[in-house]
Amino acid sequence: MDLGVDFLGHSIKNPLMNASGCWCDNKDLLDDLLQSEAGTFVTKSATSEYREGNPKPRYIEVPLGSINSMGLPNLGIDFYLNYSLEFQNNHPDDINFLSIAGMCMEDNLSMVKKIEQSEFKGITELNLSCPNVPGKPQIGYDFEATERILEEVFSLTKKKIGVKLPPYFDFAHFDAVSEILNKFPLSYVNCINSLGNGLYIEDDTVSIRPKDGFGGIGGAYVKPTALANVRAFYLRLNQDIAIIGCGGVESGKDMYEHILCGAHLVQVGTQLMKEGPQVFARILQEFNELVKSKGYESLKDLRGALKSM
Ligand code: RRO
Repeated sequence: MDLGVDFLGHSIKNPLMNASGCWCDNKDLLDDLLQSEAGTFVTKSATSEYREGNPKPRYIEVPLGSINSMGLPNLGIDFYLNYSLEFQNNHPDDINFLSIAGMCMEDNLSMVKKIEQSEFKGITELNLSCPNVPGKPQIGYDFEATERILEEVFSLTKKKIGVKLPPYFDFAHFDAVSEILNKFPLSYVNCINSLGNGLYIEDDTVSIRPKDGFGGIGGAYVKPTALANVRAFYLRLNQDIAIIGCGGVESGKDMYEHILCGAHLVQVGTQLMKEGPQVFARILQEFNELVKSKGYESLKDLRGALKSM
């Protein structure tokens, strides 16, 4: 099957990519993604300046996934914007995603302005859901703050903007958030970030150092929640807002299920960290075999085609 996707007018060779924060913090890791079979890539969420992040250990793999409290370690917006501009010059037919997660409104707006004034032709992902910066609640759980930041951002830019959302667990929240998002010329939503503030215990002890062990959960634990969020937003958002599915993607079957629920693109996080960038070739091969065996002829036929009982 041809796995090419038309994403907001850009052609992408296949729908699989990394999740922000995974294998994308620095030049070497980003270069690895370029060499891999991923269709595109997103950079680590950037702040205005370099950040060291939280004390280590701050990421561990556990049998059903991962727990992290990285605390936004990153090289600063200038690095990721310059990397993206260079990528764009070398690959004029391709696009990438540039993730930003300001420490406050001004921080976000100054990064949006910087991107607006640059030659960046890709898509900016506004991360509204980092669970790990001590003292900073996740914006996506504060609906007024979410609307306020989108108003400000869209008053500053005509470039393409998507948002990374936290997981929601209630139909009233799916409805309320969709109503806000539908007011804006948003390019896409990305469902989901890690499940915030879980706790993983081993030998009576927390397993990561920051925040008394509380951290974002990823991997197999989160797949049903991720699929539910993809589906809930697919059914509620305006047709011109695309969906990126993220959460629990370990196999071609997981990728298939995200697309079945409505995802245009699918991201790999925990499994990329476990397996390295060769994960993309494996998942794409498994996905190809599965869609063939199910008789689908195009990705368009599969997207959103989840059946009711
Ligand atoms: O850096 C992190 O701690 C982090 C971020 Br910005 C995010 O969006 N999600 C996550 O699980 N960790």
